[in-house]
Amino acid sequence: MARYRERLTAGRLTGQRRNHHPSFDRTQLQGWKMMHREAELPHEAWNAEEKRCLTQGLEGADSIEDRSIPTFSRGELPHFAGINTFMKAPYCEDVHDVGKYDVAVMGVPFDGGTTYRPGARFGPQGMRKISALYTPFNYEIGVDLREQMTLCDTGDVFTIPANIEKTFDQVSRGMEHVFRSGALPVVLGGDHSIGFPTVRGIARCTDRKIGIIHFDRHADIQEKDLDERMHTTPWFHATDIANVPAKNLVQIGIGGWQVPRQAIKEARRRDTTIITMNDVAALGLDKVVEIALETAWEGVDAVYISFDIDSVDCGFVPGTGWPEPGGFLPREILYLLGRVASEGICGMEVVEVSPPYDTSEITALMGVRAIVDVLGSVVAHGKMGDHRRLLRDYGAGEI
Ligand SMILES: [Mn+2]
Repeated sequence: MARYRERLTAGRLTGQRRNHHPSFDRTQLQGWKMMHREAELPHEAWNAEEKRCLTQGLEGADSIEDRSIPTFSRGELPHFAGINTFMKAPYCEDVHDVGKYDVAVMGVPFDGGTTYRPGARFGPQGMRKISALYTPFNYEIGVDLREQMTLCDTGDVFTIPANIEKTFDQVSRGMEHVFRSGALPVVLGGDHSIGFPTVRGIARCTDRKIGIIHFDRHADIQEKDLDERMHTTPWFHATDIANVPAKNLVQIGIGGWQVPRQAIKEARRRDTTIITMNDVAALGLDKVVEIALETAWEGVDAVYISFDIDSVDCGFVPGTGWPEPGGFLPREILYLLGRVASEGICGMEVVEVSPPYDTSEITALMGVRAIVDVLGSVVAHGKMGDHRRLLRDYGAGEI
């Protein structure tokens, strides 16, 4: 230890330099590039937010030195305070106004489709709560969502706990309303049974075709489970919709001991593309992205992302309905989600977050992170608003 310290001191005194990376150019680091990209981002929306908070929340007490701090917390700060809409976005209480926003987050608190652990009815609340932790800025990708898009929270769809089919009708109607308004729907589930009515709602707004990229450990494509359309069945019914072809359904992360044989029979019959976890390991993430985008987008006009939180290894997401080991690492799934969203999306859902089984809100946090990473990618690639092309040349009348 003494000698080590001596060497260090000697080096410092003589100006000795380490030279392990002679060709290293720090300007090639994302860290350097994005540090400089930040300077190019606007501040207008933040300035307007600060002004609004002061006007609505009263100027702060005389002893407060930072005069942008109001008496009553309004908007983003502090992160532990306030009314928990998703990322403290404006609550769009009158849903007729939803079209004023680029993106609308809507909750679907329903777990009547679960066949093991319930609790996903608390998913929207759980994700909203922990979403308060985030700022709208992501340094790594150089995006400030507050400056580059508008976001609202519509609150939750009125689900019917004891009736799956009535709930499906409510979800499709809500989804159709949001999509037809021009806002991009982002759904906080809810168990995975809602994957059918969410897609059906969008499909009703257009005669153009829609592909689906589905992250899951489970195939979720059998016709019925326990005699009903449960959370194991959304893709059977979604791909029965005329403009949602099964050949454009890509299912990533499937595997393990919880995929029933009837689901695989159905996937085979419909010729969907399943990429197992072993395929992912063999192909590498970039190749998976390429295959997913090529397959989902072939001959369609838009792609929907369905993210089942249980596609992530259950060690990272204990709060879910059907935990299965061997899934994605968090940074793998975040990479995949960001990349598959880079060509734009017509909607997204995060399902199977079950806060009663969660620990330290880590599962809900993962769900939130998936959403902001997808939105960040859509914005970074200039694709925000592309989903509205599904509405073009199509009747945008009352539902
Ligand atoms: Mn699943």
